[in-house]
Amino acid sequence: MNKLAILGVPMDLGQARRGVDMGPSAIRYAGVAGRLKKLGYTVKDYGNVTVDNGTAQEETHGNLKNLIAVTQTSRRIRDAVKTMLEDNSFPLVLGGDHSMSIGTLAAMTAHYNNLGVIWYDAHGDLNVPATSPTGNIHGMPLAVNLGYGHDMLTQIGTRKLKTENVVLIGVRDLDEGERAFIREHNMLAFTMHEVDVLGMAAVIEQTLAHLAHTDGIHLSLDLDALDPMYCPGVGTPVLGGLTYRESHLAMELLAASMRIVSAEFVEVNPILDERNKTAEVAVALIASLLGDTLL
Ligand code: 6HN
Ligand code: MN
Ligand code: MN
Ligand code: MN
Repeated sequence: MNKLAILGVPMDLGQARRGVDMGPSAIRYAGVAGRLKKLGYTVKDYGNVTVDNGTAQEETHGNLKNLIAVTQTSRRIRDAVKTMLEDNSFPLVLGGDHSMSIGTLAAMTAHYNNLGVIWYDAHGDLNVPATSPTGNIHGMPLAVNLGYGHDMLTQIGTRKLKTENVVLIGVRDLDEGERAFIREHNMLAFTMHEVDVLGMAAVIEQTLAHLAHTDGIHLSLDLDALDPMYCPGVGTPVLGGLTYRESHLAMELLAASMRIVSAEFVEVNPILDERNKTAEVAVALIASLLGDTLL
């Protein structure tokens, strides 16, 4: 695929810290389009999806925050990503809080019969309303795409992701309900412990082997998977994360596999960042994922 489609999701409705809605701008300012053009891609920027940040009148839906606005935005993301796929482009979706994956994956699972997903994140994002300690929807998108969660959210996509088609990498902060979910569904999760013991090269090799039966792999990369030393500009930082080099290695090995069909880079929060460092890491990783090499 030599056509690349960029979509920004300036959304901060899925969590409590303001500023993550500026993530797409920060990644654009860090030079993402130019970097990808240099690699030989035709890049089309579809601009930003409309997000009703702070304008929607929200009733309470149990503990869920901004449910209606997140639902509306997710539908728009889904439709925009569908358009990109119909144009034979690789969708690159920039965020924005991780609840945006509900929309991205709704489009991806509709397009591919048997999509695989790599969830590169300090968190599992596997909460449902009953297990969520915060009511923040950015802690729920993976569960929603697997078919678990509030009806308004699970109805955004038509085909559900299969638990055996998902691999988590970098996990180190799971809530009780998320641990139970992973165990119950026997999901493949490389926590930081496994990354330390096996090394990133083996982790990616085993990830690709586990997803060999899928017909395309989506990468959902939350910048908080990396240690806050490299990516301070995230809303839910967790110490003891992946390094810059480990993450580059992961991206380079995924590029070499030629199995990645779409990607999201999420949770960049410029207000919490230091001189746009986190957005610059995002751009460097995006370039590696899309084939940039050192020589
Ligand atoms: N993220 N597990 C916590 C929650 O509120 O459900 C944190 C979620 C973080 C989500 O980083 O995309
Ligand atoms: Mn996270
Ligand atoms: Mn937690
Ligand atoms: Mn996340």
